[in-house]
Amino acid sequence: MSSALPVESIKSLSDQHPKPSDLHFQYGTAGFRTIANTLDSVLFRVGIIAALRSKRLDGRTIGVMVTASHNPEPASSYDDNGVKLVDPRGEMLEASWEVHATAISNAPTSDALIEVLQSLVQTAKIDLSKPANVVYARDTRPSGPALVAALEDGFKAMGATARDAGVTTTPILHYFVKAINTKGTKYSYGDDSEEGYFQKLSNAYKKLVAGKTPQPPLIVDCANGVGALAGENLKGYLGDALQLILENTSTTTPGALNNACGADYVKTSQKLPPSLANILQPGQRGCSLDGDADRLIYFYLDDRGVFHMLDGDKIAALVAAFIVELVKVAGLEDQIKVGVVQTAYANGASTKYLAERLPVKCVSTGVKHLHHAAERYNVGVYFEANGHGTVLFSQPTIDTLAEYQPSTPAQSRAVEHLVSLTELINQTVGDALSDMLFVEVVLSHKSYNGEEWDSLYVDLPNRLAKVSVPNRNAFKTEDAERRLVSPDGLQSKIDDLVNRYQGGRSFVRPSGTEDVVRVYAEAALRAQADELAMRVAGLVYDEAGGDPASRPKEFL
Ligand code: 16G
Ligand code: MG
Repeated sequence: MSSALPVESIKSLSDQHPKPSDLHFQYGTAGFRTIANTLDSVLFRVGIIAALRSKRLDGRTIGVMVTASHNPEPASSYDDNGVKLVDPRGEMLEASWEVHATAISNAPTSDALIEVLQSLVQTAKIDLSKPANVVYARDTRPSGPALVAALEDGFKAMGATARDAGVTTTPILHYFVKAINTKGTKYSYGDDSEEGYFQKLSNAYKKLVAGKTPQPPLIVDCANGVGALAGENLKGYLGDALQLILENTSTTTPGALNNACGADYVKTSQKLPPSLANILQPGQRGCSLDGDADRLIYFYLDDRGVFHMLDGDKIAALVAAFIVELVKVAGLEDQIKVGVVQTAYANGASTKYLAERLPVKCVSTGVKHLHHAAERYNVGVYFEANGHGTVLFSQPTIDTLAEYQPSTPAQSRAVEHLVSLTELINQTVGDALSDMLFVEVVLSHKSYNGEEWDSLYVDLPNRLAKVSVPNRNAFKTEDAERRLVSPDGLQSKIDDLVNRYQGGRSFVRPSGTEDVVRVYAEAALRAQADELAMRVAGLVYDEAGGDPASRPKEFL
């Protein structure tokens, strides 16, 4: 065992993965994400970072996922890809290491890279004699294999032990990380194989719906991504317990991934994927996964064939109310406190519905913020409106459930259901397939169809807009991104506008993934929500010093 950096092997391999001199990389909310053919050096260096992170954590296994999620994959050289790191409990990389990752990815030369690595080893007190263990996977993007090869060179440079999990979903990779790191302990999360994952989910699902009338078949839009492969697998494990009809499963057709389908398409266009037009029947439920299967949006057509979307907020309302009810029936209300975490994007009507039933907290956009806030409850339900979310059961809560002595059959059934939910739900990260099964459980227990679920509350009309500005970093927010602190004076102008609209609410925040500023607005009436969004976007545009000649007409 050596206790120094393997400088020679890093250098010689790094020379084969030179950093493009004109590019600056940033580890953001979605890890590194940009045009695939610029990412070679980043992947190589992420291999090194993963190995160092593992050494820092005493050889615990770190995950690496190569994906660009819901981003399109045009059949050209401008397709996106990305990479993100997963910490040992299956959660997102710790924030301080995002900064290290950014610095390492931007070192201009191999020598500069060695220097940055040496200084990280010192400041982060990394014991280089520790082992390095990594597990990695990729989605179905054509650019994946070449990027994985660069990543593997990074592992090789560091002498890390790396396990290839192949082509799989982001949530399955997170599951693997936690399963590997808890293997053989009393907190074992499950068998660290795809079989272990599917068995765990499908067994829990079958227990939860035992004795219930089987749900009518569910149409699943797989976004032509890796969810199609996992969905096919899941189907086999579920058998007759739930019939899944998988659509948009063309994982090898160039350009098909996320194209006019998938969770992001449905959420942003508020439309049914055209490919499902002749497939989804009035009254039938359907859902869309995104390209790496960590987001889920439901929908249905009403009797008149009109499309209705059930987004992350509707999912949160459905599942949180169900958990609260089970806890109450179990007689555990005093011991187990359930809370919900949302972001500013949550529809105001969903926040109102939830806040009447349980504590609700609003945090900044990005899974890590929601996840951490949810960890503060005994049972923390978090969902972003875009369909990413999960439920976290704290370890003391899991212990309470295991030790509890129910005094009636109804109590004991409720406790069994809660225990099964801890198995059904992927607690490492939002997981479209696991969330889908959870939704199906609740619909089956409640005998709800899409329309009945939808009627829990009525969404306020809302509109999203984005504005390209010369410098989005000039926009700074507070209060979980609900208010601007800079540019100076802009927030009070927004307030003045909002006050003129009934039920009006609007906020402005810089995107963490794109070079734009995002605007959200809602109001009691559709036309008012649209108008408010456009007027606030107009304010942003003026304030940011855009060229008046290019001011979009709809902002006038
Ligand atoms: C990323 C985040 C997602 C967030 C979105 C916002 C993770 C894993 N994903 O996709 O949670 O909603 O960014 O994008 O954290 P924006 O900052 O461009 O609006
Ligand atoms: Mg995704």
